[in-house]
Amino acid sequence: MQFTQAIVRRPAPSCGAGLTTAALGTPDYDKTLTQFHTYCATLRQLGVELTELPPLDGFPDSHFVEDVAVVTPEFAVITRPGAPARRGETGHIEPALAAHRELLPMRDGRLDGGDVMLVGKRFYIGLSGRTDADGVAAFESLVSRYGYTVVAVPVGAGLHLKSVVNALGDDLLLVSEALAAHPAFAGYRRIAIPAADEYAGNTLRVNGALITPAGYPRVQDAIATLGLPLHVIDTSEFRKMDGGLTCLSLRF
Ligand code: CIR
Repeated sequence: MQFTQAIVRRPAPSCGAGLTTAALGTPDYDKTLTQFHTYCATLRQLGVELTELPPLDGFPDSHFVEDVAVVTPEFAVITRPGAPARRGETGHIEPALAAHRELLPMRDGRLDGGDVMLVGKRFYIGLSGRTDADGVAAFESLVSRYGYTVVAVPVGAGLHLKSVVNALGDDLLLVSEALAAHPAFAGYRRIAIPAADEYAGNTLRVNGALITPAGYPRVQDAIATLGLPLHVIDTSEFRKMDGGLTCLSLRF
């Protein structure tokens, strides 16, 4: 899919107060902003026009915009984020998305956009600490009338499905060793990532290029064989809050 637009939100000074399971320390705010600006500049360089929303200090995780919506060419699902502390973020994304898409708000269950991977017309949805079966069912009831199918995949370890699996092409996945053998992915070519490099599974494909986190030379070498332009970005401050590359934007 060619992306022309993306929505991002500038991190708030409170970003270190967000949810995290990582024991990597508190993010430095200036460095967070620098990394955010580099991320935005890379998207722009790849031909994407950005809408940058203002920081929300009352929602320290709100720059992880991917979790509150799922955008397709036809509509945008507004999710019911699995973490109660993040549920109020949805009202702040709706006006920005309403300018571009029909909004389909979820009314039941729990679901984070980070658990939703779209390949063609099929959604793979992680069952995780943030997304439950009721959320998957509610999501499916909204999208099935547009011809999309839904496959649920238990995530096991990791925050979200897309923490450990991402589509680098319509028939190619970058996926953790733990999930590489899952039957749901049997029809794809797969580049499996060893557990030590799992964070780099959160590599983002944008308009024929790949954006990958710094610090994972083995994964870089593996994906360099694809011959696509490769952008390596430092995400150290986002990683401290369990965040990565996909979660920082809504692309469409
Ligand atoms: C959270 O725990 O919700 C945030 N600190 C991180 C969310 C990262 N989102 C994503 O990977 N899609």
